Amino acid sequence: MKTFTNVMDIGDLKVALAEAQEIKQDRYKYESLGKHKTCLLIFFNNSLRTRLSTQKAARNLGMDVIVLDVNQGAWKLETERGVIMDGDKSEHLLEAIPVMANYCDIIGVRSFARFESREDDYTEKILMQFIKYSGKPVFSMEAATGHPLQAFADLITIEEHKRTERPKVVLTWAPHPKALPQAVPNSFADWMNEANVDFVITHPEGYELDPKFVRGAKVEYDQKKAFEGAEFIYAKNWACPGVTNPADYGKVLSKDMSWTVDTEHMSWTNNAFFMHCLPVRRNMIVSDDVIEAPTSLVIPEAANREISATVVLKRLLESL
Ligand code: AN0
Ligand code: CP
Repeated sequence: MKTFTNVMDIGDLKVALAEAQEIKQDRYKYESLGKHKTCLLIFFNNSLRTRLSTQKAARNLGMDVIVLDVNQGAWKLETERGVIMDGDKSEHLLEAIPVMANYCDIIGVRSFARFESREDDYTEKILMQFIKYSGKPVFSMEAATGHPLQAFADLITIEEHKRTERPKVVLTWAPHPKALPQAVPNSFADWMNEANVDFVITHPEGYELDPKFVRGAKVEYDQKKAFEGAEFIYAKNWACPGVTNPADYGKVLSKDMSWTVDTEHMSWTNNAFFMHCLPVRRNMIVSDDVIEAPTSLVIPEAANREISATVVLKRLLESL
């Protein structure tokens, strides 16, 4: 595996899940694989889980790790070619990428959607430049349109908790005060569409996700109907993906609190587990009661981020 940006990169999900289980039983099993190899983690945006779990994963594999917060201590980076650099940005990404690539063997990039241009975000302009100009294996730590390490950890968590062979899994939109990217719901859909689950997406009208990720999934606009029989409720806010109206891309179209997942919502389900990638705003996305219930999987999901990252880094190391 040379890059990790979507579900296709990981190949057969059964094989990947078996590898995840193997690593969970002995997370240091491949600790000699990364000897004298360096993993560079580049953050354009904040992170708690990704920052910690990916460093832990790299160390499980015996790698050295360098973490760079681009906006804290590095030179401010210009990302657009052709710009006259007479402003506050001292360095261009086109030099910074090959320079950084000299110091490492594998590169992880966190670079959220900027909501300035739908086309730039949906063509993954920043991540693709790292792939093109670094000459190193590159993996997404949440880029503009995907968060595959999260979706892989979520799939591992579902596999560990499912009570039936093919559980009903529901991705539900929930309200949030600020515009958030579609990376998490996109990747969750990307992965659930390939997994052995009955997958349903529910959201208010106008929040349709990109067809590239929805594919054959069922979309149900009635949240209550969607929740019926569900074994897993996966909540997330996202801003308007601009599918039906490109001018609305990145806008907050609704803050409808009737979509907040509370105990009444969970009573519509088949005693479902509650999932969220975190960070989460309580009593916007989910009520205190639901997130604190024994059926809440938010902490096991976060724990599985170490496992998904270890599998991904192991695969990337094997490609060197
Ligand atoms: C980010 C998002 O919604 O994409 C990161 C989630 C892992 N969340 C926030 O910015 C709050
Ligand atoms: N879930 C997740 O990626 O969290 P962070 O933004 O804290 O890394």
